[in-house]
Amino acid sequence: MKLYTYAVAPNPRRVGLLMKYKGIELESQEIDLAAKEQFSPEFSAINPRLTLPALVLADGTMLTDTIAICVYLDEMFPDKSVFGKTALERAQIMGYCHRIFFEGFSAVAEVLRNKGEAFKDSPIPGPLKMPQIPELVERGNLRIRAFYEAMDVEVAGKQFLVGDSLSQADIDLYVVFGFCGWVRHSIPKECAALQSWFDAMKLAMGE
Ligand SMILES: N[C@@H](CCC(=O)N[C@@H](CS)C(=O)NCC(=O)O)C(=O)O
Repeated sequence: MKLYTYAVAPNPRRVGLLMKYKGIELESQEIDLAAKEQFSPEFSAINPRLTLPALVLADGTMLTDTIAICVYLDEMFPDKSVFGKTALERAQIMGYCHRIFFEGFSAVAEVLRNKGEAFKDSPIPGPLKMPQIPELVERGNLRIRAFYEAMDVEVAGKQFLVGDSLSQADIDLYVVFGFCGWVRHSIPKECAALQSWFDAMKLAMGE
């Protein structure tokens, strides 16, 4: 099994923190997104979607979606499962992961990728070339603010988003808040529950 990653980027970080929490070590290779190495002929031949993370299994099967990689690794290394103990917990964790990706990660990406030179002609990760839409920056900022408020309600009175142990939902939420910092957002001071949850997660993640 081999993992292609770029440790500082948010989706690879979702996998990286899962591996750290569970003590998983894999052969891995960094593809430098800042240097646009994902567009190299070598990496395009490995993952034509040109995104990270990507996990290649021993038989050559390729997984190129973070959630799929996390589910797979969690099952292959079952100690300290991060996908719940019951059918209901699993469903709730998957629901949160989906929601955090859609409402959180995509809102930040909307802000980050629709302005400036770094993502010119490339507002969506992958091979598709298209123009940036500057109006999406303002909408993205509103979405981020709404996301903080919604998640403040979700974590209120809880140590973990689901059940009594840390799950992939907690990891994803923790990573997305770091990603928010890339576009100069931080947890609003009114979101006290979220701030306490975040501080505890930071300790749990050893950061
Ligand atoms: N479908 C992928 C998307 C992953 C993704 O967007 N990864 C970003 C890094 S966080 C990427 O590869 N970006 C490449 C680019 O910006 O060209 C997943 O869910 O894992």
